[in-house]
Amino acid sequence: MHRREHMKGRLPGMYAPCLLLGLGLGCTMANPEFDAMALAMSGDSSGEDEGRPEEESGESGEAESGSESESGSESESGSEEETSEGAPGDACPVGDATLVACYPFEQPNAAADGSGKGNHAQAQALGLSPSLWGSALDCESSEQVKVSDSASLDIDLDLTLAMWVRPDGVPEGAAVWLDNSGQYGMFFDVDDGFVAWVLTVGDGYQKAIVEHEHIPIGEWSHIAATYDGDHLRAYVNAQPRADEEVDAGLSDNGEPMAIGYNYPGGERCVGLIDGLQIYARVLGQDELAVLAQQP
Ligand SMILES: [Ca+2]
Ligand SMILES: [Ca+2]
Ligand SMILES: [Ca+2]
Repeated sequence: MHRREHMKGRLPGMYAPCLLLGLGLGCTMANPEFDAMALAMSGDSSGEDEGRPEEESGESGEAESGSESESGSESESGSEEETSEGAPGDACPVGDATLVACYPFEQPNAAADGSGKGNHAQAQALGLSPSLWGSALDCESSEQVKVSDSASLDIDLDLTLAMWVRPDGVPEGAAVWLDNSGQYGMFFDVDDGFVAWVLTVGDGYQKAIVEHEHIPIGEWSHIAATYDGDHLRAYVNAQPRADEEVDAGLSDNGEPMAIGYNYPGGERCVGLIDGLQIYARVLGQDELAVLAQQP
């Protein structure tokens, strides 16, 4: 209980938000949860920074035909490293009806959802770099990879978030891997390390924190978070590293989901992301171990 209370009271967004990478971020955007909460409460989007593609006109789905090729296309083949497309950590298990989003990041300027649920991402610029599994989303050259709000992403209870990450440094502040704004997400924090969070209808923002030592810089790690209505757990390479008691179900809203940044215009991730998968159920450690196999 003490730990939970402690966590609830923290506002990690108070650290040095204005130093962030010259992105021109507003200081209030430093916390992946804080701004979401503010938005949820205010119901408007004033105060966002100017760089975001907040409201595209017309919900375009033509990302695949995007002709911007300045970033990403050079590394599609992933020839610099051993690649094994279809390895567990990258393949989408489409036979699993609880899989609601799956991004192997194999197409430049599009982040197609391989889950069959149609949660394709719109990307302003999606840069790819060689991965252990084909190509990965490159945080350096990707911007605003955003998935529209959908019923399948509005998971109300059982949840698993899983992805491969290869941070190329410790962020100044926070580096956001996933932000289903105001609902759930994961980020990398200069003070805490790997933070998994959920916003619940009962108890507000809750976190499970994995210390830095478990996420080596420059190496691939498989990170996962599960929530079952009672516990929020975080795993690295299928090893349990954090377990917090968390009450009640997940919150819901109409905001989009951001991959690799803090919606609407906050901190970006650092390094690479691959094999992002979201399930509307709790995967067991044995299943996470399959996802966490390196080729
Ligand atoms: Ca990939
Ligand atoms: Ca939503
Ligand atoms: Ca946010």
